[in-house]
Amino acid sequence: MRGGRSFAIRAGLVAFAASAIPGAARAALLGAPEPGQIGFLPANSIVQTNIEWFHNAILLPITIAISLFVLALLAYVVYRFNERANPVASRTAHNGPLEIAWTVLPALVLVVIAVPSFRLLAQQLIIPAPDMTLKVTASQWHWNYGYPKSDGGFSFDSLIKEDKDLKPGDIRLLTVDNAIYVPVGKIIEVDVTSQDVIHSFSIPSFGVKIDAIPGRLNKAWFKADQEGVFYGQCSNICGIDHAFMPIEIHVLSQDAYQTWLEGAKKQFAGADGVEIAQTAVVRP
Ligand SMILES: [Cu+2]
Repeated sequence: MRGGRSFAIRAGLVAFAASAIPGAARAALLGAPEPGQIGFLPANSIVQTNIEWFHNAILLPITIAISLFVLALLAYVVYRFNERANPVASRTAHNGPLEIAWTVLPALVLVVIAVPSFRLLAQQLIIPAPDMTLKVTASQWHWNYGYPKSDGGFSFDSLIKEDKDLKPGDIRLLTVDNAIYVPVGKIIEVDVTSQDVIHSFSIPSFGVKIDAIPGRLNKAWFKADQEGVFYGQCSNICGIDHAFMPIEIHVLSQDAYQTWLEGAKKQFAGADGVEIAQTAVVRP
């Protein structure tokens, strides 16, 4: 179900991409949930494309087939072995071949699931040589993003935009004050840690979900196929404002990214992420 509001947001986004990025061939994607939506957000990386394939081509058919099989067995038992149809119950306690079958067949089903599952896991966890590394530090209750020395070496806090600050095109509970900007088609390594408790850095459209653990550096990666704006949220219950630490990431063309980078270097020069690290977003 695609709402009118989100269509307006998407139309605005496409117009923005077309104006800001000369020669942008493909339309910008919007990786945000919509009211009534069922299923995944639009995929924008090879990992998420493969996750969708794994879910739709492997897991769903197996789940549906097993459910229908069990339903058919139940219906047959109710019909064939009820008290009227089968007044004298069998006393059979063991059936060797049957017991072997119902042990071996589920094991085979698990093998069928395991092979593509481990392949997918390896693709997520074996990080290709990155073009850029982004440092992500979680805090109760916001994110801090650090850019590499080669891109200016600055860092900044990213906090949720409160309802009163929302502008047209912003998405309630998802839009932040300072978003992440990355270039399209580049391998971005994400180094994730935390200052206090365990959080989780998650961007569904990229197939990225990784725990942010104090004293530990977890790594993930993505390569955005298309330009656009993508949203995620902290995905580990981390305290009272857990629901209010969204992630907003803009994927730009290389030119547009360079333009943003020049501005960001000035804007965030000397920015100290620690200063407001303990300021909670207080909500009723
Ligand atoms: Cu959190």
